[in-house]
Amino acid sequence: MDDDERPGAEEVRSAAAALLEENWTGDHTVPATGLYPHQWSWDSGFIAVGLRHVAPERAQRELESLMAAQWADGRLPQIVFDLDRDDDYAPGDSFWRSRTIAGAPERPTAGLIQPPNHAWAALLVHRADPVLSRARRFLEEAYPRLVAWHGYLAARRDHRGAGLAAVVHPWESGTDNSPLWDEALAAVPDTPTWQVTRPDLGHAAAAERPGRKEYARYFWLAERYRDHGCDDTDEDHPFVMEDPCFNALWAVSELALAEIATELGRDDAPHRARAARIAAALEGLYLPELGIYGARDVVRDALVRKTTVNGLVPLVLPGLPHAAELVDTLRGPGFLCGGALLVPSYDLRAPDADTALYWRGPAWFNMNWVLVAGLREHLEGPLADSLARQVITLAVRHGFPEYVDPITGEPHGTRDFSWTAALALDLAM
Ligand code: 9YW
Repeated sequence: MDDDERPGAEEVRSAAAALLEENWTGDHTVPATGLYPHQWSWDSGFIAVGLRHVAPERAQRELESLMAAQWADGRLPQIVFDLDRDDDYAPGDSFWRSRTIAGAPERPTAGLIQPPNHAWAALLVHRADPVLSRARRFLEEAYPRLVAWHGYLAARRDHRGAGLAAVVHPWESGTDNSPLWDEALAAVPDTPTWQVTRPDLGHAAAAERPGRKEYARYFWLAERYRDHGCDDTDEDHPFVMEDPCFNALWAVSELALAEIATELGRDDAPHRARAARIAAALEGLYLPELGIYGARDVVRDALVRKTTVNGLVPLVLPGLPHAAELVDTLRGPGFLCGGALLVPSYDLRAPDADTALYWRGPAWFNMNWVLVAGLREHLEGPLADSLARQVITLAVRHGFPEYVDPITGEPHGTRDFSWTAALALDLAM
């Protein structure tokens, strides 16, 4: 790509800041108007990372509003519903009825969770403006909530007792229809009681979204979790998966919590110890023959041997034993050397890869941002920089799309997507 096609830092900053302003509701940022009209958990983490450069107080409030919806057991919910919005999102508040569940917050939320990138985001947000952060007691207020959040993962989601947190629904991974979940999901009934509606198809093309059967299974699983009071005691829950992306983000966030503890004059040792335990347990997901981390199906006690972007995310961990192999895989024929501009969500050589279909091939900006951080952690500066430039260029050129074809850069999904703008902005600063 020619240098003069590349947007300058000021262009990125003003376009991204304008979009984030537009998607700001007064206490949080929606991922995208239309398709995603509420507050999503890990979106808020990524959005805060970008917002800190242009509106540090709003970045703090982004995380504070999510933490205000924390459950008594410590969970941060996947979605905080905004009932004032003209909303056609499903499943919404009428499905979850969270206020009828003991321990749920005042604000209506989903019962599920999403990947824990929040402590990492909180640390970055603090560092962007430590004076403001201290004046607002941002870390003092956030720290106990983040400790409780990670405590929930350790106490309620470590189904094998091995040190990793499990997701009990594909939505919890943030990578809804990743091929990692195919086999486990195929065993889930597609007969929910709730009538499955697909308002998402009014906002994005059906060929770029999960299918009808997948949605029926998503609803069935969500219904089962809800009907067990979202209390994580259902021993026969049919979908229990250890995701390398979710757990790597947990470990990085635990390290960030250690830094936050130090900043507050508290003991950082428990956080470092937990991060080390998660990192050690992650090694049980490593697939040497593929040079990538897989997922564990806890119900079937089996490793899922598929090469997806989730399995590259452990690169963010300092001292990762298989960092060199992960970098080779990322540079190799399944990912960048398949001719990709950005790292795709799924190995491009897989017979069922589809470069337009959501988490089954397209490149996502959040994953590429995380991999830029991972490459920098492992001193792969030139590759990190070229990936960062592509993130910025494709994000701005196409009006901040949700995801893109990794080979052609063609935009897919919705546009004006908040984390695309926030993370491009972060990389441009
Ligand atoms: C859904 C909001 C969310 C993201 C997820 C992404 C998608 C669909 O959109 O989820 O209906 O929740 O897969 O990662 O947080 O942007």
